[in-house]
Amino acid sequence: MTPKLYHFPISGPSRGALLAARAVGIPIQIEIIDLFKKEQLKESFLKINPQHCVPTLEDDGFILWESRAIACYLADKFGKDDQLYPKDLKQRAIVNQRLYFDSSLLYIKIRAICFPILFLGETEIKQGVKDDLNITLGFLDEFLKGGKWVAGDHITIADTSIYASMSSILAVGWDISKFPNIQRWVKDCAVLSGYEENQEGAEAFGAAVKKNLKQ
Ligand SMILES: N[C@@H](CCC(=O)N[C@@H](CS)C(=O)NCC(=O)O)C(=O)O
Repeated sequence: MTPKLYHFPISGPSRGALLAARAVGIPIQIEIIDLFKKEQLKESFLKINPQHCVPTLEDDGFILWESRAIACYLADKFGKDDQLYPKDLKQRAIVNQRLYFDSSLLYIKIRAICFPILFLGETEIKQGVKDDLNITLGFLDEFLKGGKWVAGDHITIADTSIYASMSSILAVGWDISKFPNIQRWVKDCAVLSGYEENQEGAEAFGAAVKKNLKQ
């Protein structure tokens, strides 16, 4: 049976899981859970994921959420080789390090900026959270000094995950001119499978944030 992804295109993590599925190249059925309509709180979805978040994967009765766990699972189960999620202990450890960097730092800093603007009535980005994200972007720029992709010389699920996060903040208009390696990598990411589909969701996210920002 085709795996199903419960998805909302505006959500960065959800797009991260979808980009991983596209990179793996498997057919995937998409069911939209509209967070703006609170569809994640419907009884039918709560039965699938009591934590009521997207993305959520359903594969032959197996349910999994957390975008990066989904990316690992899809790459391990369906990857045509081990490029996207290497089996080599050290290469895999580097990919994992980048994935944890995204989930515990990069995405969190982006969320700290955008969530209050989207949902808590804030209309400007405070200098503190701005600086905080730029410090984190400095680390990403450093990673990218060492290789073409975030975990070395080929695309891995660390790229798909981090690009999903980055495309959200870029759509808000974030200035990355101080980060030449990120700038170069962002351009290179145009080759990712599912790039356009991701851009569409990221643009919708950016527009929703910018609508609430004081001009
Ligand atoms: N760490 C999780 C974050 C998932 C998450 O927070 N999803 C949000 C959208 S960005 C969501 O579904 N929120 C609705 C809710 O929690 O009720 C991941 O990477 O999958």
